[in-house]
Amino acid sequence: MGYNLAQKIIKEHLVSGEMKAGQEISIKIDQTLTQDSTGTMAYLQFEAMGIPRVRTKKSVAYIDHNTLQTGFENADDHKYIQTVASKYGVYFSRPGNGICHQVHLERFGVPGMTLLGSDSHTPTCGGLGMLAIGAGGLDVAVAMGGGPYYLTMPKVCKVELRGRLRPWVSAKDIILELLRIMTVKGGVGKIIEYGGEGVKTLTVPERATITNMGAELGATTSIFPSDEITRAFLKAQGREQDWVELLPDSDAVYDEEIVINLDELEPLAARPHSPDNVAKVSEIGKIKVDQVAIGSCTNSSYLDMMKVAKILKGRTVHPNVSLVIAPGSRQVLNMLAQNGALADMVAAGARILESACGPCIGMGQAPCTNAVSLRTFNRNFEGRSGTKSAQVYLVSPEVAAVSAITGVLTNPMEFGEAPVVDIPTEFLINDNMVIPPAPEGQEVEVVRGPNIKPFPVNVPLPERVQGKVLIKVGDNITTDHIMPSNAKLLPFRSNIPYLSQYCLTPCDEEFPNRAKENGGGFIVGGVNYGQGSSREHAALVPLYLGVKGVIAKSFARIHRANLINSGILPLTFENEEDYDNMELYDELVIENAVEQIKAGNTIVLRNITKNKDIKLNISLSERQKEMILAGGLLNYTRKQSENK
Ligand code: MIC
Ligand code: SF4
Repeated sequence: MGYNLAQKIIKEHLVSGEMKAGQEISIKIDQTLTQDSTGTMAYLQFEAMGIPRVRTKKSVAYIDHNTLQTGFENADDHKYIQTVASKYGVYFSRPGNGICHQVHLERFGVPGMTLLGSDSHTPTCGGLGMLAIGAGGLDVAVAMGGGPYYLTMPKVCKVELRGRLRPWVSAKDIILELLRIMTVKGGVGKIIEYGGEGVKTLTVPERATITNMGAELGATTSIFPSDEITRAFLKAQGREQDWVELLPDSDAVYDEEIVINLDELEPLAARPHSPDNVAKVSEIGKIKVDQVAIGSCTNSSYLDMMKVAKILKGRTVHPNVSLVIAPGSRQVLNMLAQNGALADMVAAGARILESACGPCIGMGQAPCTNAVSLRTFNRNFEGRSGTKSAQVYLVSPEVAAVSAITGVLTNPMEFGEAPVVDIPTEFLINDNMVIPPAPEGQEVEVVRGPNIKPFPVNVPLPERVQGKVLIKVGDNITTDHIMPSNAKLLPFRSNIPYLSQYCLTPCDEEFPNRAKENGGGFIVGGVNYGQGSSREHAALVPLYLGVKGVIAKSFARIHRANLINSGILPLTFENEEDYDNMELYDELVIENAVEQIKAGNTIVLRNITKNKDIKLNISLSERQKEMILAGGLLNYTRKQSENK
């Protein structure tokens, strides 16, 4: 029985465990990436481990999220990351060099290698045939120190692409179609592996759009084969030597298969407020548009930007539309500047933003009240744009550009001839915004601004875990709900006490006060609790507020790992009716918590208020049990090194 592509790479990197879906395995990590909004915390944690130098093949620290400098905080964090990176052997990609995933794809990703990134869209490099996984900062810090990455061996789902996209239909529509089929929780516990004849019709940046947004399926990662197209891309990036061919065995076995006929697709859009709320643009109709934003790690490649430039050339943005464009990397921006495409965009009335995340995470360009905003991004969670009442639709660059001109959501198939753009045989290569680390042994002073505060560390699990239900929320709660991020809050990513005032406030304004007044307690959630970002702040902040456990119907992968890393109990209901019966302020207790955790995966929790015992599940590996008992990953690691 042959191996599929994902299994091949995992097998090559397996450190412990068996490659059986559902079992805990650990893998060796070749490369890591961090970005600035999760990076500060990751490097603080790395420093706390006391390891003198990173032990990966390559580690890169990007500055791309917190680029609005409205006070000293972000600039201070950048300085900290630059100096800490230099000291510990990490390459530093300066602000302005581009979005981590786009730059990593262009300059560093290598087929067949593993990449762990402190950002949920790290799977972008799966477009190159890399096994690229998003994780919390602490897991990335451990990987930088040479430790393996632990994960549940996923099922592998094959997505067979047949045929070829029609003009005006693009890679974004493929992943939107998959989101329509699988939903935002359909990928949990799975790797999505693309195959079939249609793969050959897609360039690496197009494949990367698809693997990037696999994060929205909840998937562990997504991957394409590494073939001649991959080779041509790497050659054009001056990196042909990094290429290896990587294909699944001809008799590879998959746990699941989905077929997408590319010729049948038409332009799609994800309607507010979820990436899986997908419909055909033609069916949604010509709604009036206020803002169009083109960019983000999903759709900001040279190819995307050139298509947009060609559509805009010689035309003018509709008077009621604000069009903003952020090319994904300085390479892209530079090439557009050289070939005149940038001039076409500017002439049409586009507002050009720096190569960074920008509006995607509410770092500027918040739309007006009740605005309809079309975005080529990957997430349209309520309020993420910075404007709670905004209606954000996720669309392809083609739909975005055409609609910016017409002023209404427009199916580009009615617009005329589709632009044709070929992938360059040579990209503009200039790595002068990537600063190599200081040579080993050279003294580097790590600069810490006043905004950097210590992060909370849990205590070992007590015998009795008691507290009230502090909040009860519904399904698909995102990390944007748990720990909102926007231009006002992102500068405080290294200041957990400050952030704690905003925890879960999009669901309930009173939550932070209630948690404090009651000395902490429990969160009750629905299905897919914690979907979205990798930010471990969504665990660290509740920890700071005294949250001891989250009881949900199910969890998103990265958030669950972050809870365990923080020593917070991730519990699931054995009977979902118990969710219905739980109410705010119910007093809960887990007696003999330590014994119960050691004994197995079932936990009996007493609802004192309702005078009822409830059965909960907590499927933990032996290692995760140790972590929970020790009060999180840092305590566990310390304990282990003391025992050595
Ligand atoms: C996001 O797209 O939500 C982010 C901002 O990139 C996050 C990381 C963060 O919260 O800093 C992610 O996707 O992991
Ligand atoms: Fe940045 Fe948006 Fe991509 Fe997150 S999804 S890395 S905020 S561009």
